[in-house]
Amino acid sequence: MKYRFGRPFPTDAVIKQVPLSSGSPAHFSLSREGELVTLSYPLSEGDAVYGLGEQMRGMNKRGWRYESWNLDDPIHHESRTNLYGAHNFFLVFGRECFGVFVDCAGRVEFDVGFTDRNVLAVTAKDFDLYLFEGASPLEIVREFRALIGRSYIPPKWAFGFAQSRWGYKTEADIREVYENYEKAGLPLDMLFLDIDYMERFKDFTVDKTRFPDLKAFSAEMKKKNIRLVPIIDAAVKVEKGYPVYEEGKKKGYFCTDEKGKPFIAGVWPGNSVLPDVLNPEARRWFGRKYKILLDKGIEGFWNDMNEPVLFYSEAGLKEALRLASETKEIACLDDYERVSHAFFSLQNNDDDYRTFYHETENGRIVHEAVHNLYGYNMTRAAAEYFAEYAPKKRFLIFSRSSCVGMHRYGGIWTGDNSAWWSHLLLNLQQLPGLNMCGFLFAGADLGGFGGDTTEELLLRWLALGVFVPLMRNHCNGSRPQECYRFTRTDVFRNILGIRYSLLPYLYSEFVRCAFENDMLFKPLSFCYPEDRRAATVEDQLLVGDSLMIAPVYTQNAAGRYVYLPERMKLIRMKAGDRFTEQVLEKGEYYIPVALDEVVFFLRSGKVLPLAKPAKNTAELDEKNLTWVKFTETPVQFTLCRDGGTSEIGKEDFETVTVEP
Ligand code: MIG
Repeated sequence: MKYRFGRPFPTDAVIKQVPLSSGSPAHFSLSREGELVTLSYPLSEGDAVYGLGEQMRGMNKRGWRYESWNLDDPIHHESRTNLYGAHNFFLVFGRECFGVFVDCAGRVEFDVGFTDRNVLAVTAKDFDLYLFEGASPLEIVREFRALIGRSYIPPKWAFGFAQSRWGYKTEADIREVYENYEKAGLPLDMLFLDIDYMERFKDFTVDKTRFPDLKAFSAEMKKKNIRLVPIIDAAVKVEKGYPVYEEGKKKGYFCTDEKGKPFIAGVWPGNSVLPDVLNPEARRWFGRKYKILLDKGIEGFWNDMNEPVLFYSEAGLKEALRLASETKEIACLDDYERVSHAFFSLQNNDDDYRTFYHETENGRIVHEAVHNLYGYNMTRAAAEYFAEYAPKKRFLIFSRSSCVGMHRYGGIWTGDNSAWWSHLLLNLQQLPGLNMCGFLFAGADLGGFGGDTTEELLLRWLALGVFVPLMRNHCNGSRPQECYRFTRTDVFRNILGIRYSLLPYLYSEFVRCAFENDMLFKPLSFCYPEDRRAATVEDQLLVGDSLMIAPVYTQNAAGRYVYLPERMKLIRMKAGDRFTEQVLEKGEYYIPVALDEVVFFLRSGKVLPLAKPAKNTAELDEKNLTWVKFTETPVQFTLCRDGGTSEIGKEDFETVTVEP
């Protein structure tokens, strides 16, 4: 059922025509304040609320408030209400079971039992509301996912291990990381280039002194089965003679201010302009710029700063400078605060988002009303161009900012987390919500982006990361955190190896989930709906159809408590082809987990294919698989055995019958 409130801007999140229903939506009561509509639902004692994508604070969202307003703020502490994405789908599971999608380009507020523990309230203006009824949470998710279209499937090599750091500046830096990985016998598929590869942070340029011949270098690395993955930022430097700026300006492809002049804001390159990716012509133009790097043999990108970030607006900065220069003397704290506030409030200021405009198919529109579509359409620009550049080929693309709809074009990473134990758990808890909203290819910065990691934290984090589609170690902290930097290189080698052993399973299940609108990561309650104990488990996940994981996420732990909602087989792995098995009945257990092992569980009646550990995805032997089994009757498992770089067809699936 679909209901309309106000005049929603088309987001292209939904791919099917749904007729508008008359009357008011079931489940909710309605109230209005000006243009704002609030839909309220009375929560019963046992109701859980799942969804909202990458939002923080648990899988069950009840008990906090959330906002869809894409924002770059690198401190992800518990009081945050919004991160980088607008993932406006949730479901209520309890007395009733129904799903809600708020299709809205602007700000949406979700008060999930915050103001009143027993009231869920959604507030927005100009939106379409979709309601989904179904017998189970998964059925509702599938209905929603069918409505928004198939999730992005990256090339298979993007399921390999990636090393990144904001700090690699030159070809020599990258080469050194590669060589250290090689020397230590650590598996690797990708090395990431952060903003320093560019010439003064100019998109689609390469600093010649740092990377004299990127084309030759990327070819050389590809021969070693390593892909280089450069970053692209949203903002374009204002600079005379810089073709991206000059062309875009001439053609009117940048967002404009009230007077129709390019809107200028400060980002990494200094004064910059924003490509108007909501204008289809400008979007095509921006997308075609990726060709510059594609022609150098690049096959993967990450899109950053596309909330979009404004360190300051030109107008805001002028005002702050004026205020500072007018203040001849700081006589008291008030004077100081007035001046410092003028500067500290410059970044991502709400007022600035009201002062620039997009030229869309639906006319000129103020940014604020379509804010959450920016990162989505920047990524869409790239993906639409890739399809033109090489129609049959799959490219890697993932974005920091996103919105439902973008899940068809690319993946995401969850931005600037910290090297905190709580963020390891957060990483786990974000995954089901993301899958519900269509984002299957996702991951967090393993080890933590900000702050200093430790060997123990990174090892524990990798033990979760081996199950997560995007497995990237990325950081900015002062302490380098490449896997060869620590004492127990052998342990890192084994754990990364386990990832490659699991790859046939992970990849096959990922592709199946994309085609069947399934979730790769499910909370326990989605599979054991009658089990009240399972409903409260916030630190375990089902991964695909066969596995349950329960990672360790506390410091100095020797293991952890795990709840088994059914009889399962515990698998303890020290390396990809060395494991022990132990059958455990349903119930609660303290499971010892050493730092040098990955422990997980195989469900009743299921099987798991394992490959031998490999150096990289190209060298992975997917023919000779070992089957781990927990079954007394033959079980079928469907492997996806495509080449990993082109379209996947029916012929790529092979259903194997595994004997007990
Ligand atoms: O404001 O490009 O989230 O992954 O390393 C920082 C530098 C800009 C933020 C990204 C992070 C990246 C960093 N970027």
